[in-house]
Amino acid sequence: MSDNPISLSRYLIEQERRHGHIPGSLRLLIEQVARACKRISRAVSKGASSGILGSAGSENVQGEVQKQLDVIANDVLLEANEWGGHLAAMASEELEQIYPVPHRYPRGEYLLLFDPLDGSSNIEVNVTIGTIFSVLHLADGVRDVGAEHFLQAGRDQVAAGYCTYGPQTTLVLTLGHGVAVFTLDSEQGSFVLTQEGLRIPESTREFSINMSNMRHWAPPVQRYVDECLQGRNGPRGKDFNMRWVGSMVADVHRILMRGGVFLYPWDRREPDRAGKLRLLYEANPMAMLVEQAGGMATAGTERILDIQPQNLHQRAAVMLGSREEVALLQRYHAEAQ
Ligand code: AHM
Ligand code: MG
Repeated sequence: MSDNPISLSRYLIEQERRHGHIPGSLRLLIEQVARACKRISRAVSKGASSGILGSAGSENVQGEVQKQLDVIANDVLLEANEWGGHLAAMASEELEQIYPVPHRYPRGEYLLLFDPLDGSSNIEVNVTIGTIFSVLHLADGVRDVGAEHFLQAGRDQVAAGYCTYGPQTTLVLTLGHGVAVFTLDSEQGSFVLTQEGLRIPESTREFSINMSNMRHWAPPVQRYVDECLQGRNGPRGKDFNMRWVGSMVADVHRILMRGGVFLYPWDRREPDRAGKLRLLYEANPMAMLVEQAGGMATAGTERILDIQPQNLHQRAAVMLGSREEVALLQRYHAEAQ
């Protein structure tokens, strides 16, 4: 680490100077989100010693059991971001309805969406989890903000990122000009720039998928994984390795750092739901980061960032990462049509 590390604030100010059109309010909003992530990171790191592990005894809108930390992370994000004056409303994987900024605070021009604690099944086992977020611009002239204003295609995101709570707390961010990585210096309590202009290698020998669902996958995904498993004597001509953490933030982070392909495809158990992951809180922000790092992100036949959302909690099939692999998956899906 250099003697004069670049803080998140300095990075954002320099981006504003370099690219001109990054408004000050967006910069301040990102700083506020980062502050909330630091608070969540502290809560996560205390683990069982703080008595906040385990179920909250409630279910979220998707019918999933909420953990106490899911609820805490959600509240931290709402509280940290409601008063800043940069937002009109927020939407969360943990909330059925949108959360308009209360009238007692000034209203801003942005919308914030988040999965407060991704990978909740890994909380108790001390494996990396994280927060995923996405920022949209509210259309001009809107008086009463509603869920319909959040239904924008992912290509219209003005910023996206995630924070991992693992051996290190890492913030990965894009404002549409490449991807930057910040590491939390816990002694200083600040995020410092540790990597800029991240690029995902075009080729890889590593894939990431929950193999226990294999019998439910559609034929193009079966074909793709089957060919990977055949190794160097199969049609791919190389041996593949497999990794599955079970926290999207951790699996996608690995892919951003060293390449690979992540899949949570459609499967036949719940045909109407497209996949497990949520389009607005998980698929879109990760797809923006991956594309900004030179990778690709598809739902099979459609680029994730081009999907027009129909509702807030919509799910999407997700296949993203190194270009060569995602392009091949796209081809297999097109051939199967
Ligand atoms: P969550 O947001 O409730 O934690 O669910 C999403 C998570 C992703 O992080 C991860 O990729 C996936 O669910 C793991 O699913 P599975 O349990 O099928 O392996
Ligand atoms: Mg999640």
